[in-house]
Amino acid sequence: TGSIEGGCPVPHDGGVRSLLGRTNKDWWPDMLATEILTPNGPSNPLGADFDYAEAFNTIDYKALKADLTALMTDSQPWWPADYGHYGPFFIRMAWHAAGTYRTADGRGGANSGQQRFAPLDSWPDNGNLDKARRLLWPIKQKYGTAISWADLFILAGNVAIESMGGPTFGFGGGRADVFEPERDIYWGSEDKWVNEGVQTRIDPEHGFEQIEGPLAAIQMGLIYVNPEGPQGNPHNDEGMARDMKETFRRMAMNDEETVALTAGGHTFGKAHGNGDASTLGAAPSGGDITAMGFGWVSNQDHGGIGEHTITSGIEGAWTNTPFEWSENYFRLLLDYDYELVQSPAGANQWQPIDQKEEDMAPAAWDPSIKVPTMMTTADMQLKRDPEYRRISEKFRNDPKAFADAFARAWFKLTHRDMGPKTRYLGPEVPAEDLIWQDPVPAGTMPSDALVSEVKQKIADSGLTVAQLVKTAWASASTYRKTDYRGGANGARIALAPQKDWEVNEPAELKKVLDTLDGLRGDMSLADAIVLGGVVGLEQAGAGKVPFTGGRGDATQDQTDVESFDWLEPEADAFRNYLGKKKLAVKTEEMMLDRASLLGLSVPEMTALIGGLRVLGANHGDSGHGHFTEQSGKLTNDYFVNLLDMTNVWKATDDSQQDFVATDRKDGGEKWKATRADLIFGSNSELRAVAEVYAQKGGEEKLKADFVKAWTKVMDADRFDLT
Ligand code: HEB
Repeated sequence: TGSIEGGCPVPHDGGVRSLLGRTNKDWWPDMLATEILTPNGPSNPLGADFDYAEAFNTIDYKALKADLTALMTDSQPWWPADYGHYGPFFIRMAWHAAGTYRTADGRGGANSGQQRFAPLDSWPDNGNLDKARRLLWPIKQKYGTAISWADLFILAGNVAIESMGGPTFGFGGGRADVFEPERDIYWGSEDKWVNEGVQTRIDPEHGFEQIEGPLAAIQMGLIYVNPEGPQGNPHNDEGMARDMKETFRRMAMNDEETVALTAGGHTFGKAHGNGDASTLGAAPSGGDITAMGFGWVSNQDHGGIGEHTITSGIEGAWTNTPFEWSENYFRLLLDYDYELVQSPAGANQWQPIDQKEEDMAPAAWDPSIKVPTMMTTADMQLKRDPEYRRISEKFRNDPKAFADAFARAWFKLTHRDMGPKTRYLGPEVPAEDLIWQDPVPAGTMPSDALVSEVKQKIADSGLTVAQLVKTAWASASTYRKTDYRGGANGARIALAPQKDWEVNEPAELKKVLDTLDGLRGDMSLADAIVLGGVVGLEQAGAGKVPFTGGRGDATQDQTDVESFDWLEPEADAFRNYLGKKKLAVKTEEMMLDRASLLGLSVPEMTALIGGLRVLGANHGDSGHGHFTEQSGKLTNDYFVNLLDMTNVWKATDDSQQDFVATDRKDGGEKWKATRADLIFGSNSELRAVAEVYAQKGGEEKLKADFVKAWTKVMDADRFDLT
């Protein structure tokens, strides 16, 4: 690949982009459009009744691990194992499966087996991992539905580490596969890949101070950073360390975890660039039908395998013992001086000066040949950046601390997106609670008597429908199905940072929480908050609202404030809230995004918005979208008035966020609204659903649908209930 040239800057100009950016169809216009069958049902052959946990629990886990161990050294002629051991290759596969996770929206990560699908299967950074997945196929085939691809990727990584003598901390299964690309994820807007000259996402020279939005990779098609340096420049140490710190931070990794992971990972294996990169064929998703899903096939005579493999273009191992766990990474990094060289594929890399023969690595294809080791420009920062260096030296002097830090960081990397520990399966789940698991103490199921007593007290407390509904919504609506974080369980709404979020109206929230806390008796605060919502809705005329208690209350000590900061909504259409920060996408797209994180369908989202408006759940009690004369009653007034042709709407501000309706005849002011209201009248699909709630029978339907969707949100995080 050689050095990567700067192309046209991406428009990071503060303009508004589309929610999904560039999609598979944009990258591969010829890709088969299987989604035309989606209306006939999702593309999951296992069916809605399939229970992965049940299937997983039938597995002979020991036998599976033994099969994986045997696979590590069962070299196949179509993709020979370096050093006769596939371990390093599988570690990279597992790391790249997990490494797409980003804290901002919880998307990416290993938990649904997305590496099998576009665009990830074809990202330049995932080069040749199609071969790793194909090597695993016989084991996947043997165990069938009892082990998902998603679990298999991570377990193979663990077994790889263990089979080379490395430390692990445990394994939790439970990642159910999906069978199509996740189409709800923003991977960036650039129309070129990293190796096609696309601009890097942090570039102070061009005014890009920050990676945009939820993204956590520095260029399109990478997991984290460009190994050769920012924009391929190996001399920009400061920029390289900056890119590493920012991308790993967005993966929820601190400096110590970053050093442990990178050094531990690169203790194993090698980089591949022994040849001319221009001989490589298309990535899997752009490949010929006869390639059967394989990409990057080389047209060289020797097929570009084994000795001739080209992946990153960088060539060589990091250590002299790339097939076993050791402390050689830090020793070679810190004890040698390095000079810049180029690989046979033309990539920039660093080579030890005057390397002793015993410190050289065996050639991957012939142990009798000795070759120099190497470091990437990224690895060099573990020695050149002062903070990274301090950690590197500490680990070098304390191999036990290094092994422990690596094992824990690896466990976090590979389990970060699985949610609470109650979701983990299998015999190797570690007993220790870890702060990033957002631990919540087990609750107790309140008796019916306690529920009625607390209900009565809430009803008598003077709290209004709006207060009760808003507080329950604020508590539960932090949930995101992408990494199973947030939700009402734990009552973290009463703890920092959530209690201080602007969207939650801290002063008002405190009053409600104090009142609920004072009357709840033996019930957990988390339950009392949700029960408050039930009381509010029943008072609003919603009919009988279901309640399932048993939530626990977390403590401040069990709450990583910094990691919960990521859950703060920049906008919440359900409370008609728009923060002060300028958004990268339209308000109505933020609404879709939040609904998507909550796992809501279009009708569920529509019912909730229309219902919450008339209940008075707006942030700051703003009157936007409050299309009713009977505030606090669950009516269909919102939809009736929204679709009323006597209204004439116009924007009242330049940014087109605020609108006012006047009467078509007399010009009198009638209603105020935001984009998150008018979109239900202006968009044809949302309007079609709004009409159902505005028409004859719509009010009864709205009540039923609202209560169902509401309860779904309240119980979204109840993995403790089986
Ligand atoms: Fe790594 C490989 C870069 C981190 C693990 N890496 C690799 C390569 C490169 C890199 C370039 C080569 C590829 C080829 O084949 O060619 N990394 C990198 C960077 C970073 C990283 C830049 C950030 C700083 N890693 C990492 C981590 C881990 C890893 C974190 C885990 C833990 N890698 C790895 C391994 C390997 C690699 C194991 C090997 C593979 C084989 O051998 O095949």
